Amino acid sequence: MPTTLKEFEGVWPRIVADLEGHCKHYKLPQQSLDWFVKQLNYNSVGGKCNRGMSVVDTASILADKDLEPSSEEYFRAALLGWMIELLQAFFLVSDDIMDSSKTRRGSPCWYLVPQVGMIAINDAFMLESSIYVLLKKHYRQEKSYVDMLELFHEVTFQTELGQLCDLLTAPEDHVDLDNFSLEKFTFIVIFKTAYYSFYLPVALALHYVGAATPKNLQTSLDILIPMGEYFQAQDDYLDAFADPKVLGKIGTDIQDNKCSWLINQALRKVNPEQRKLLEENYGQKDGEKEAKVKELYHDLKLADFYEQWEEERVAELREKIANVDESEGLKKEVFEAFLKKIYKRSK
Ligand code: DMA
Ligand code: MG
Ligand code: MG
Ligand code: MG
Repeated sequence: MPTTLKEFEGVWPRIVADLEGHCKHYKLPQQSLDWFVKQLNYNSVGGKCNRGMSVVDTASILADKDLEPSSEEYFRAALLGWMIELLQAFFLVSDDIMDSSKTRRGSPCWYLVPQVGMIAINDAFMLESSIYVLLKKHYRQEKSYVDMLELFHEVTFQTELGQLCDLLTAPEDHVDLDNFSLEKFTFIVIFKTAYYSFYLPVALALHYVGAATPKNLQTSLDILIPMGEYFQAQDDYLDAFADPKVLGKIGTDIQDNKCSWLINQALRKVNPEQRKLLEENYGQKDGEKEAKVKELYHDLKLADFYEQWEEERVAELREKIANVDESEGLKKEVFEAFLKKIYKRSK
């Protein structure tokens, strides 16, 4: 049985207590300690925790047993999961500043909360640093410690490369639709999303159960990178087509001039007149112009096209999964479980 959000969130207070303890050791003034705890809770809790819970689920599939939520082994697997959630919180706090987003998980973005503002930048750094405090405290003695440390560093760098490319292809004051391409889209989404959201949970679980052989890691990469590519295309699709109340965030891609899946598909389908409409309305901080672009997305039937595209990607992924070599302890079920969580998601 997959773990539940309630079980997963059940270990969070112990993680906060660890981080608080670390700060108290430095005699951090109470006001700062309170702030840190507040932002930890605000930014790390309240999401779906798919990434974090996947570490627990993957570890339990690989070990072929359910991990008892009150057990130490559950805590240790969930802790690795929460480190991904902290990494994600670090990326999201920064991403929302850079994307001028307004809401996240149904609440104001952290930098927009009264009294926060640009303190959010340091808060983001602290969310990241917290990972290494926890990793050292709980995994310093394991032989996989350095591998996990390097994995977090590498995946962080990869994500930052993706964010860089995402931001540079979306200049605020210069809309040039020729700048977009599916090749650039693919680089952006693999780097900004697939490594940390898909490869990282499984790679950590493989380390956790002692099955992180080069072959298993490579097989995971071969399936999870295309799966992450599909997931971010979904994110781009939902940005314009989902109900913000369900999604928990208001889409910003059109106004932000993003090289998103939708604009790239639209550019392949437009006639010269429609292209002109895009040139005049895409990438500007103007709700009416944004609405015109959305209307064109509807006229081009991008929702239908997306659904068909989704079926094709999922069929390809299922075929890849069917061919997984299980001889070194990896299991097809790991990837099936992952795919099930995201197929046709609405948030
Ligand atoms: C998300 O890109 C990537 C990272 C590393 C946070 P995005 O800006 O499309 O995410 P969201 O739609 O959640 O703001
Ligand atoms: Mg964003
Ligand atoms: Mg972004
Ligand atoms: Mg998005």
